[in-house]
Amino acid sequence: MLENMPLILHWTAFLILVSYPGVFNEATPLISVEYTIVNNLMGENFKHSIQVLVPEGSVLLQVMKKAAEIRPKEFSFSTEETSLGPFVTAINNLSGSSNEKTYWQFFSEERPLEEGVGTYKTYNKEHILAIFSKF
Ligand code: B12
Repeated sequence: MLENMPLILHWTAFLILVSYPGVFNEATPLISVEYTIVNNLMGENFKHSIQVLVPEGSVLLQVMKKAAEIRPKEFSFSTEETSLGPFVTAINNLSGSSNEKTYWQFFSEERPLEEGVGTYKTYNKEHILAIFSKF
């Protein structure tokens, strides 16, 4: 019996891990979203892409947070709270400016988003683009 103890303990730990909600048996399926940031407007031009997995039903902000978590050097970003939700002020250390009339514009495939990153829901195999643009 005693010689089986380590085995029993392993199984107990395994069973606790797989049955504990939110550890391994997350009920929400994951979706895969490709996220690309592009600056061809000023300073050093760049284009970076990343594929991230987020729970189904996630808003774009969650995709951006995941990308920043995985590759902070390229995908870090800042937001400003407004009455419409978070407005993205900077990505990869490049800030929009009212004086220069620049901002980060968001697209799904080729279509500009009609809502902000805090409410726009992403879907599986979507390609999101953030392009540094003029207004
Ligand atoms: C001008 C404008 C802009 C300008 C604002 C900068 C400037 N200095 O003018 C720019 C071009 C930067 C812009 C960007 C975007 N905008 Co805009 N914008 C407008 C517009 C035409 C007028 C806003 C305004 O001046 N109001 C008057 C001032 C006095 O009020 P205010 O509260 O201070 O306005 C500020 C906020 O509205 C903020 N803002 C502007 N757009 C957005 C979008 C979001 C999501 C947030 C959180 C804040 C925000 O900037 C304004 C100036 O500081 C409105 C439509 C409308 N007629 O209201 C759309 C509108 C607010 N924008 C919209 C959208 C979708 C966007 C984008 C997400 C578009 C995109 N595909 O990327 C981006 C934001 C992306 C990001 N970086 O987070 C939607 C928001 C819908 C929603 N409920 O979520 C609106 C309602 C247009 C629409 N019907 O589609 N926008």
